[in-house]
Amino acid sequence: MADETPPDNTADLVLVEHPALRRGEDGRPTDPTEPVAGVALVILNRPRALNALSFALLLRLAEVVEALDEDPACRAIVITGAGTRAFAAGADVAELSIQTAESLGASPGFRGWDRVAAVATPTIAAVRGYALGGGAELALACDMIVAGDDAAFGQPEINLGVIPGAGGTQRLARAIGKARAMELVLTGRRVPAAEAERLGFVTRVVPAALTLATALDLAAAVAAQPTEAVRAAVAAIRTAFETPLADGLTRERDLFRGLFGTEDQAEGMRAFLERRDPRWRAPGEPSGPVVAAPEGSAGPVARAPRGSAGPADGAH
Ligand code: CO8
Repeated sequence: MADETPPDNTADLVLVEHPALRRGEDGRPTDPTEPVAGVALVILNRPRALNALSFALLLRLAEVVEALDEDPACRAIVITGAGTRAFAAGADVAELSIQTAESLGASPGFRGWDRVAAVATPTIAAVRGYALGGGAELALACDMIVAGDDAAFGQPEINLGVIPGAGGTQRLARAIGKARAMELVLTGRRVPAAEAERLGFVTRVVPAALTLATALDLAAAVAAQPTEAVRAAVAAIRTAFETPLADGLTRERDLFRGLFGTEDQAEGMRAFLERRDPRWRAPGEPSGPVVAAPEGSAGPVARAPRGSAGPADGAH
């Protein structure tokens, strides 16, 4: 995607492609006739301002992601920034600079990050260039982060006389630990992609030009898995971030139990016992046709016959 002229109306602040088109090098569509099934692409579209998150953009983003969340055809969402220079360089500082404690409290944009974090559909941030301040917080609010090797994360709010206000102190501390989060938040130091991977808050680092293609591939792998189980896993893992361990374990157990009796649970276990690939229920169709899991997907597919060479006897 080349850097473009800034949009002049609110709808253009966030672009949506659903289903997303496959991408090659530098994020360009490869074959418009072959979309990525079940995957939506959401693009933050203020490239001239390094995709700074104005209140209008945040509101639009929240609306777009919530609408996709309601659509049974959407099973994974990739969020990226327009252009190659930034995912998002933070909240819009010009707009922030004129706020008061009261105006911020009343601003619906202030809740944009929470609304994105709250959707049940798994979200993946595809990050090239700067992910700073509210931009880093948006990436951290997603379930996974695919970073290009040109990505740089940071919480520079301290340099503006404030602190991260959209989850940075909480999510970063949980993702990388108190001592490391303290250093980054108190100094505003930028973290290059390779260090972010070492610290453990990104899923994967890839050559910059392949960032979007990789994120879409990852989203496609998730979208091919049984929808109810995916949503339950997402809810359970998010709970690990949001509650004390005892509450999280209870919630995990409830979600686990809740999957028993679903068609996908019955089919997944039956397929294992019958040594065949599972055929997942089509999304949004409780007792309709089933869809085959793709070959080579990361899910519980393609069991080798018993007795064939494998890592461990009966290891499931
Ligand atoms: N807000 C508004 N405009 C921005 C922002 C931003 N965060 N970042 C960049 N821009 C604009 C610049 O003003 C510039 O516009 P113009 O060409 O019209 O002057 C354009 O983008 C390009 O930026 P630069 O010329 O500065 O490009 P450089 O390559 O020299 O520098 C940097 C790139 C290092 C990313 C630099 O732009 C920068 O430091 N940006 C600000 C980073 C920052 O401090 N982010 C944190 C903001 S505070 C925040 O995010 C709080 C989140 C919680 C808020 C909750 C309440 C809503």
